[in-house]
Amino acid sequence: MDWQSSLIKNLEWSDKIINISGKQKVADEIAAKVKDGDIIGVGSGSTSYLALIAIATRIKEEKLNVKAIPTSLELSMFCSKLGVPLTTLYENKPDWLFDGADEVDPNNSLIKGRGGAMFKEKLLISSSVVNYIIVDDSKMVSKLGTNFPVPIEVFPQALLYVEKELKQLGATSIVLRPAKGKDGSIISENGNLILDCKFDEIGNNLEKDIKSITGVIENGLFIGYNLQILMASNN
Ligand code: ABF
Repeated sequence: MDWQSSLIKNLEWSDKIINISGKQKVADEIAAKVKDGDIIGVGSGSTSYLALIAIATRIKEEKLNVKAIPTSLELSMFCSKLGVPLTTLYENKPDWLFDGADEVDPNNSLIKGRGGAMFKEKLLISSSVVNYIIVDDSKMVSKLGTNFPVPIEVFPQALLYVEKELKQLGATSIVLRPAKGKDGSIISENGNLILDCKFDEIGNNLEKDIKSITGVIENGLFIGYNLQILMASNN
């Protein structure tokens, strides 16, 4: 087994890398965009991992001077493992970024945050000039909230207050992410709690309305951002 395959095998996410050929094709497309000197925002998700491996190969083989700003600790460790040099938002902003998503609607608005890293993901998407979001057909929905709840990162002691305010905003189900959940992280990248919330209607203002509640650090709605969606074919 070569070094790339054994790294994929080691990943906690490896069991989620289905349809590997479609995802590998998009991962290779992403890697082909890398230019010497680029600062790249590195998001998570199964295809993003494959893209990072492909980028690491190009850096190694072509001795490219490229630096990554990862959206999570897990990604930082993975970059280090692959020999991809890291930088931070203190020193640089990304020229471009790639990341995954849980849902994409016809306006390219997203739900993200199954991994609990939506704060840094949003910070990077907001800081980056060009954003590629990699998904497969299963992520395309006519309406946000069809298959996934909206993850909301909450400062722990604000939990009860935030819950009350979310009900006012129309949340129909609010679930504290379970400690032994099969899917997703229990706590956010920043050590906060995550509420997975369902809404009957996700309007254009909901992202900002949730964000304005004291005690909410971030939420997984990405409405009206400048994004380019790359589709990994399921065939
Ligand atoms: C990250 O990876 C998260 O915001 C999102 O929840 C997840 C998607 O992973 P995958 O592409 O493996 O479904 O982008």
